[in-house]
Amino acid sequence: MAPMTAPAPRDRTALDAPTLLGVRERTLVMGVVNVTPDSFSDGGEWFEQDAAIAHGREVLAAGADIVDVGGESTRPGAARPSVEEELRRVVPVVSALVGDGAVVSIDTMRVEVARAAVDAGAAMVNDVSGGQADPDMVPWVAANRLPYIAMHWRGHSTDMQSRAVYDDVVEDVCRELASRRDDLVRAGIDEDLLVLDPGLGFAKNADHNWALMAALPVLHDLGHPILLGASRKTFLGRLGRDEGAAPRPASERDVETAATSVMAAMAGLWCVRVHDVASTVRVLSVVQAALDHAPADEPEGLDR
Ligand code: PMM
Repeated sequence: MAPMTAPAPRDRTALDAPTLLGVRERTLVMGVVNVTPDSFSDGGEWFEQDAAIAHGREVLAAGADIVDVGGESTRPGAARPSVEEELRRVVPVVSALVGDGAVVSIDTMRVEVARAAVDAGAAMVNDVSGGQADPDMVPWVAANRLPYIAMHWRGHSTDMQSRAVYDDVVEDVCRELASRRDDLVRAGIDEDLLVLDPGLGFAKNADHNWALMAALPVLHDLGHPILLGASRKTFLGRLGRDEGAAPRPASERDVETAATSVMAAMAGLWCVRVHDVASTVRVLSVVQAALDHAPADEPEGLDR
């Protein structure tokens, strides 16, 4: 896809994280900054601190509402970095982007990393384990009344694909997410600050991911802001490829990713987490233009 010119950045610095959680008029865009040597989508590209900061600035200039900084790859089979290494990767990047006025979420399963990132100015915690990886995470997030993204998760990346077994993936994921939500709220997480995420690609095969994509309005009905992380995932890279052929490389999946962003917006989801922010901002402007011209009654097919 030809590079897209970034549209004028929207007024994102005016909105703090809790206010962003309340946005319903449009689907927000979270731009990914992976400070890892081995993420499947952009592994190694932004591993050096300066490169990661420069990339975060590009993501912001392209119109991201939130920048998601992570220091642990969650690709299937990935080994975990030490806490010290994860801290070394993310904290300087968070500080620099917060210094630029960005709303930063910290993508981590470890409370030590979340705490250091929040001390450096991060405004929300994106925990792919939904609090199951580190028992100290949820009490700490609750005590600090932080916005918290809890993803559907069945175990660490080392062996998560062996857990990709469902009776009905949509029903099972919705039930497990709702039960996680109840546990989190019981543990003190403010339900108004809780975002849920179906966890595409985490203990899910391509058919599971597609079934969830077909059921986005059902996820919306869980009654919480929903974050969707489809960006550059392998199921998108397999489209149009012969059975058994290698998927398209991750860097060539942004057209398909943009299509998932449109689907998310049409289903009224809160936010999409994407690598190529410019293409998603462009396609979401199309959805927005249609919504802005809809009659006051909700039009058929635009589930907001
Ligand atoms: N996917 C990845 C990492 N973090 N966080 C949330 N909330 N949802 C996701 O789907 C998600 C995530 C893995 O993708 P990456 O390697 O491109 O960051």
